[in-house]
Amino acid sequence: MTNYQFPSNFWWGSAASGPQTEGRIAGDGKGENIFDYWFSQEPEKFFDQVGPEKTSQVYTKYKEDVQLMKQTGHNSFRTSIQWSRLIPEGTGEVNQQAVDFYHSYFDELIANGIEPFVNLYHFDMPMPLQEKGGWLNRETVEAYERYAKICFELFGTKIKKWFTHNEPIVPVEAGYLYRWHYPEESDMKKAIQVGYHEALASALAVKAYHSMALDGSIGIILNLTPSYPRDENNPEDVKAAKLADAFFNRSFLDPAVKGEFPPELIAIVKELDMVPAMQEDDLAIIKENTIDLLGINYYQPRRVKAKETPIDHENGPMPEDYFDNYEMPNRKMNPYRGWEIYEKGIYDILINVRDHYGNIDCFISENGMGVENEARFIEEDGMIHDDYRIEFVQEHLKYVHQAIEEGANCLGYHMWTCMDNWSWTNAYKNRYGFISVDLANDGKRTIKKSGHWFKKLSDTNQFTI
Ligand code: BGP
Repeated sequence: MTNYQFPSNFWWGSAASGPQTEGRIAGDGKGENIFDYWFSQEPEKFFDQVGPEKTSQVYTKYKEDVQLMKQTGHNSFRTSIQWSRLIPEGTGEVNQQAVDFYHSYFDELIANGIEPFVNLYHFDMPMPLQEKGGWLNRETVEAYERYAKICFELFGTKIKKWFTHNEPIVPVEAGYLYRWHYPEESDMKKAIQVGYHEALASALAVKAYHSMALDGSIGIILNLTPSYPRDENNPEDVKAAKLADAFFNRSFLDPAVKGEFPPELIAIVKELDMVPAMQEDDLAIIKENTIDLLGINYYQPRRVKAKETPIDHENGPMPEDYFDNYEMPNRKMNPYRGWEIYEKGIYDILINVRDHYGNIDCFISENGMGVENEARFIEEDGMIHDDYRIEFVQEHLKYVHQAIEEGANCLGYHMWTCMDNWSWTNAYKNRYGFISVDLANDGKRTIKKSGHWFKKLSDTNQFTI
C-alpha cells in the first residue's frame, strides 16, 4: 500500500461553465449565444434533442447545489459568467438580474467555504456579435475587453481567481476547422484569425485586470494534449509531433505564459500566406501581459506519426497536412467519449510546464471521465457506484503527486465536473459529475460514490492504495 499525501492548502474541487449548467427561465433577461441559436435552428444535431435552455437549472437551484458541493469536499469551484447573460447583446446594456444572480451565487459559495474561480469565456459567443463575425471581427475583441472590465468592476473584490478563456483552441478547431460547433466552417485562414483574436483578447483582459490592482490573480485555462510521436527514434515522427504540439498546445500556451507565438507556427502561417490581420501594438500587448496562473485541462494525449496519407489539397490547408494521427495498438480507451486514457500524460504536462514555462503557478483545472447510462450502476442504496471514476481520479492523482514531489508547482485538482451537465452537442449523453442529475425527475441531484470518496480525500488531503 502506498500513501499519497498532498500539500495542506491544495485546491480540491471541480469545474463547470455557465452555458452548461445554468439553464434559462422566462424573464431572466439572458440574451442568445451561439449554442442557443444553433439549437433553435438544428435541434437534431444535439443528443436526444436536449438544448442549452434545459441544462441542470443551476440558475434556480444554486443554493441546494452549493450544499452538495460542501458535502463532496469542495474547497474551490470554477464556473463561468455567461457573457450573453450579463450583457445580452454582447455590447451595451448590463442585465441587472444577471448581476444579482452572480453576486448571490458567489456569495453562497464563499459563505460555505468554497472559493469561486471565475472564467470569462467558455465557447459562448453572444449571437449579435457572431452575426458580425464573432472572433473573426476585431470589434469582438473590443467588446470582450469591455465585458472583462465590467466583470472585474462588478465582482473583482469578491473573486480572487479569474480566467480569460477556457480552452481557446476549441472555438478555433470546433468552429473553423472540423465543423464540430457553430458556425461549422473549415477554413484555415479564418481559424488563424480567430485564434489570434482570442490570444489578443486574453492579453487585453490580463492588462485590464492588472491595472486595477485587485489583489487576485488572472490566468487562462488550456486543454493541453501532450503530443507523442509513434516512434521516438524516428526523426520524422518526432518532427510531426512537434508541429502538432505547436498547433494545438503552444499556439495558446506560449503567448499566454511567454508572450510570444511559437516560431514553428509563425513559419507555417507565413508559408501559407495567412498572417492574421493585426494592429501595430498587438504583439507588444501580448508580450507584456502574460498570465499569473495556468489552468490545465487534461483528458487525452495526442499520438502522431509522420505524414503518410496524401494531403487533401481540395479541402485544405489543415493542421493534418503536417502530421498523421496515430492509433497506438492496445491503447486504453474511454469508449463512451472515444478518448484515450493515458494517466502519465498529466505528469508529462506538469514537468513540461516546470521545465519550459518557468514553473508558473498552475493547477489541474479539468480531468474526468464521461460515461453513458450510469443508471445501470445504481445499487440498493439508490446511489451510482462509479468505482471506475474513483479509479480514474486515483490513477491521475498518483502522477500529479509524483510531479509535485519532483518540484512541479501544481496547486490543485479540479474534476470535470461537479454535477452532471450539458456537454455541447453530446448534451446529457456522457455523465461526468460527482453528483447525478435526473432529468426525468426535475433535475433531482444524488451524490455518487465518487463524490463521497472525494470528500474524504479533500478532508484528509491523502489517499492510500
Ligand atoms: C472540455 C470542456 C468542457 C467539457 C469537457 C468534456 O473540453 O472544457 O466544457 O465539456 O471537455 O467534454 P465533452 O463535454 O465534449 O464530453
